[in-house]
Amino acid sequence: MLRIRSRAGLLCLPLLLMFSACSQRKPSVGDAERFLAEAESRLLDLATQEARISWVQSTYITHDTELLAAAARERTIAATMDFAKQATRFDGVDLPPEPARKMELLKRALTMPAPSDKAESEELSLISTRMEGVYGRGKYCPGGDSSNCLDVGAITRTMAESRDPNRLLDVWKGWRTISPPMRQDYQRYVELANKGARELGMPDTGALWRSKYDMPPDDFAREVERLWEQVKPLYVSLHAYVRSRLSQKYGAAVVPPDGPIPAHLLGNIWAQSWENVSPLVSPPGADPAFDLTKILKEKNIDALGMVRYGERFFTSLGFEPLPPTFWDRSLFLKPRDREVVCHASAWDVDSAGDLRIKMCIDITGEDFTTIHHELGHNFYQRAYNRQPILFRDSANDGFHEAVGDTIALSVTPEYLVRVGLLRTAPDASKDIGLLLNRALEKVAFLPFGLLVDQWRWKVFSGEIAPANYNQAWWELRRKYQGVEAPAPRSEADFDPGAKYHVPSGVPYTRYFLAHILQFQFHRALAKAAGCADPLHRCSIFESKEAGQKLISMLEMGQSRPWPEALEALTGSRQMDATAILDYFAPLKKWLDEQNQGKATGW
Ligand code: X8Z
Ligand code: ZN
Repeated sequence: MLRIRSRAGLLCLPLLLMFSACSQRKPSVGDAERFLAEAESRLLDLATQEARISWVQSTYITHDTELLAAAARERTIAATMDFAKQATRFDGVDLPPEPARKMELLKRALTMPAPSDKAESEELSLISTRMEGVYGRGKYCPGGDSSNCLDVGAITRTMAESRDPNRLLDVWKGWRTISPPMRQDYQRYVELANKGARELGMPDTGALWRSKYDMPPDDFAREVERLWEQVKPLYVSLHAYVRSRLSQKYGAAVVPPDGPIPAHLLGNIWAQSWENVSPLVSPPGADPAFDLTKILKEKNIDALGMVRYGERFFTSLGFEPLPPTFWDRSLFLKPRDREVVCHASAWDVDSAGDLRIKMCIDITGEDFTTIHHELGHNFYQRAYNRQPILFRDSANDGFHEAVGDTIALSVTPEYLVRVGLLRTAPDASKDIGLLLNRALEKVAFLPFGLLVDQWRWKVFSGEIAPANYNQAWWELRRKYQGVEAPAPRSEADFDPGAKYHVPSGVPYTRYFLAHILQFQFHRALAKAAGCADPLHRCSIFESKEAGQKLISMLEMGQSRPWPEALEALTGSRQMDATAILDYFAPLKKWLDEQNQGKATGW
């Protein structure tokens, strides 16, 4: 997506002069259009420069690249702040819909607003770049042995594969040693970003984040709560079932059958999705019947091969193949000789076809899904490229996160057979196993997707004070997810900082929304593809009808309020959890049978 930036000094000085000279008269529609044209061209230029520098920093973390990236970020943010403030000059002008929307988008374009004070603005950029670098370089060296350190990838693998609670606990705690050094920086980042938000007329940065959804910020918070209430019973059923299986496996002393689940036993560093404990919790006869990780390894499919499968899915829908530069410039593997930010991301460097992904790919089913996720971003970016610059983004940020996931929902056994990765698709007797696997990935994620920003919204508003950062984090983890820390925690820890999106300042509610939206998209596209099977058996692979519907929505970018984009694809203007509930309905029934006579909740 276009990341907005621009330099205050160059362009804005003449603009400011122009407006002060014009302050006698009300600005005209023509003035507004000229201002927007100037802003769009300047922001595109700055976005491109920043993306190139930021790419180098993320794929080669050094002291120097960090400083360069911070300076580039500062330039963009300062200019965007200026444009956002200038946009308010047109508040009373009766603008046609397109420029009116652009003005609104410009006012809330920033995710990290900076104070106008130059020193503070520079400090904020430096802090945020530094936190991301600390995360990217983060390692746990067991026993303090610096020749034997574990990075996020190594810890991810241990969390996924080990069944030894002591080993799991050790790496779980170990990963969280990377974040206490970020605590001071984070506190200052909150102060400075809030100061910037107030300059934009917002009460705090959280309110700015919530203002990006074509509705008042408080309405959006209620909307999220409404969606969570819709899906909560499904999550609680899954939680109770998984807890009882883990309690059988590890014993009631480790996993109490009626309390929160210890966070180190769910197959993931953050307990955010649980598909890696599938072998532990699938009862005989309800297994998913195949293991994609095993298939990829047996067939010797490498990282590039996995990306090719992803690309082929999109081209089968009617998307153009990725450009040769994608293959030349992307980072697919963790380099052996330098530090990189391994957290997967998709880039549109110049908003003119320079698409890339950056990912340290492991040969696993989980990364196969993540590749589709990232390519979803790239194909979306290219689809809205012909829109005016300020409209080059997704309908809302949940849409951006949902596209690739929607495609990955079509990675069904039948699809794997069609592309030659599986000999025969399992029959309907394996449906529960397939659905359980998907639920471990998708349903388990929902409360995590929600709570990260419940924490940040309260941090930005001051409801959570720095002295309570960690305690408040664990209260939310318990409240929403029903998980608890497996070791004593204190304010000497900073566990939120051990999750990528916190030090890197990426809002997280988008993923919660995406987990609702992708099932709405899948249901609509499966229908367009003429699939009459249960939703979890529908794949839209090779459906040009589904592809056309999807492409039409993606091409809209953010030119219209998101309900219109949603309506174009699904016929509905509301984000709606009935699609995910429909998808998992047979599993919900099965889970509730399994949970008979057992405790639910925590
Ligand atoms: O950060 C991501 C993507 C990049 S936008 C890999 N995701 C969230 C996460 O990893 O925490 C995808 C699912 C949730
Ligand atoms: Zn994403």
